Amino acid sequence: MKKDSRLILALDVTSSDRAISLARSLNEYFDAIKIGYPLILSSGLDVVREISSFSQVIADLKVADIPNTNRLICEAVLSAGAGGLIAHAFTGRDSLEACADCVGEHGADLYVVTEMSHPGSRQFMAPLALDLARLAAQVDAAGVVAPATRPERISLIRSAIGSRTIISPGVGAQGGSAREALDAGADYIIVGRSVLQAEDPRAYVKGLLSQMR
Ligand code: OMP
Repeated sequence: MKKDSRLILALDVTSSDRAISLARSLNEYFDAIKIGYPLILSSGLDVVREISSFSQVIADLKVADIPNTNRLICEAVLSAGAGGLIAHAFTGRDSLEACADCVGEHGADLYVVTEMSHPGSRQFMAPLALDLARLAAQVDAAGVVAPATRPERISLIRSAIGSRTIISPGVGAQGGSAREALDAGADYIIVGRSVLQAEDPRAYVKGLLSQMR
């Protein structure tokens, strides 16, 4: 993934036309566009094909099944053009390895969820975050997802993964600060609603970029 703006757009909309128009108008400000269940379930994989033709796409399917099913899921979305994929690690090494192998065959990047950004992730994920991060490193993932809502956890997770990439959601709508997440060691900020719901999304992104500098 290029590293210019250090921003990733979470394209959490359900209309294919709106998604493509937002992606085209905002593409110049983002190093990648993250597409997940809301858009893929409502619009199909064609939207991944279309947006991959002009942007790096990260497929956020938080893949979390047995190895064979994981492989089938990864194959479908990577064949549609996604250059990155997000998977869960709590399913264990064999399941995560199935994702890593498929991602490797496609020359794509694997990002592994460690601790999530919402309050509920303190319940089960936070106590396991370092183990999940270590597993990401063991399967040679390109990077991990770590919470901008808890910058101190980004620093801790960094200690388990060395120089691997950290992509960090939770800025804006979830209350996190981009500047603090970057200072704690995040490489990229993932942002969705605060851009998508802004009256002028391009102006909002320009403001965010100046806070990040
Ligand atoms: P906003 O809260 O609207 O900025 O969107 C955040 C995006 O990041 C959404 O697409 C979430 O699904 C995603 N996300 C989190 O918010 N928290 C996490 O811990 C992990 C993710 C993710 O894997 O992208």
